[in-house]
Amino acid sequence: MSSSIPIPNDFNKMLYEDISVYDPEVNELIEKETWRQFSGLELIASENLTSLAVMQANGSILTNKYSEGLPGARYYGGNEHIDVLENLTRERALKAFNLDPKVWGVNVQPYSGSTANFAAFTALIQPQDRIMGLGLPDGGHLTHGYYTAKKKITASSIYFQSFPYRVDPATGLIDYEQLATNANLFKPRLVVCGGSAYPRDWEYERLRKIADGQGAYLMSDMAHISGLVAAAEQNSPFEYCDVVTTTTHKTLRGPRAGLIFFRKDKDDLESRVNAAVFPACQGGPHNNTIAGICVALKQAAEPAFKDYAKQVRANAAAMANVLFKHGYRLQTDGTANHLILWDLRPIGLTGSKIEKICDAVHITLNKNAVAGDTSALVPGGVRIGSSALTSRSMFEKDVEQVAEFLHRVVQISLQAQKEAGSKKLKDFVDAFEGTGESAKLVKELKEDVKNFCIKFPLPSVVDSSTIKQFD
Ligand code: DSN
Repeated sequence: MSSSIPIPNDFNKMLYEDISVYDPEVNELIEKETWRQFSGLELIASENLTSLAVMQANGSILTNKYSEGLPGARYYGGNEHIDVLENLTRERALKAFNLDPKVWGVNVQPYSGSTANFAAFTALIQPQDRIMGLGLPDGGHLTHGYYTAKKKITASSIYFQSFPYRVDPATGLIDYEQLATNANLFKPRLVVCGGSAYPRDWEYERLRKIADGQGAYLMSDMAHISGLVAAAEQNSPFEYCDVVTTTTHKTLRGPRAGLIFFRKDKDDLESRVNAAVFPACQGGPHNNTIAGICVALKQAAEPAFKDYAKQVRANAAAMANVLFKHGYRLQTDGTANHLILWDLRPIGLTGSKIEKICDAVHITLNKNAVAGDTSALVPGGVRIGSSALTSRSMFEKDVEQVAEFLHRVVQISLQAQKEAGSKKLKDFVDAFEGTGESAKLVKELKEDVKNFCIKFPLPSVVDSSTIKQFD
């Protein structure tokens, strides 16, 4: 076409309007969030900062297309390009994890990690079958069977019988012996490995033996560490597991979605997993997201991504060393991956208090249970991750400064606790939001953190001078 078609001035005019013009309210929220990400330290271990190319794919016109089914066998027409895209994504997924396409297949349609896990359970076992996953307070994930004395919390405990395994409260390491003993009694059909707050690698061979002892399937949810697995910076679950699930937005640094890998040479898992995703658990795939995954997997197969993953681990270790130097206790005495579990109980603080002060000074992390916690409501630690900092091009010397900021957070928290005169969270917040010494220290630290952060580029924003400042 030689010239542009005029934009209609009728009920379809809105289809062409820029968000900044059409919806300044939402646009401002996006700008504010961009500033928050640019001017703050992102330490949430499950988050990362994805690339411009992933965002372009994710925000593309592919969002318009329905494609229920699989490449070559769709319930809708017009999928000639989507079929190529989904096949390319499947190829790249296998390549990124160095998998033989004769032995492994992958479904790239799950909307997220939680739906991937539920679809995997649906494929592997029957309703009310027994599963064993790492307990949530021990670093496991909600979707691995979590329930409390009062309530079945997630679908994984509502539709399946679940019994957790645990970490040893003294070491913080998974108690594989107790797991084997309990598996002998509970007789699970499925053993799930992988977690949300476990700073060490997994012993897949041992888990395979435990699963085999019961004739159970072994599934790994490698969501937190999949980028590290792709870069061979963690043990590979593929050697021993039947099914491997992951999210695509954590260490893998793609868009928010999930993947399910399955062994093709066992129990017809290929058709069981594919049918469990669609039509059992989901409808039409989100093709724009699949395009984002495809781009992220191309990136994950690059040598540069291996360097990134190595640096993620080195940065986590560097932060751990500074915290040790200040005399703090870390669960499992350190880290072998991208995350640190910081036990605050010896210094008389809680995860909630540190999280509150961090929020006030542009540092984002989350409170987390640590081994031996007796109350799930007052977690004794916080979880710290290095994936996003590393995506902001921080190296050891930079993250050592980040750990020094965290040390200042502790000092301010102790001061605020003293000023509060009670252990209550509300009094604590009132203290550092007031006019005393802790409030002054919060303001100083907030400024220091901001001035530190804005020296580092924010992934996807090519020209950081275009970022609008809000405070
Ligand atoms: N809830 C996420 C995490 O923070 O680990 C995982 O889904």
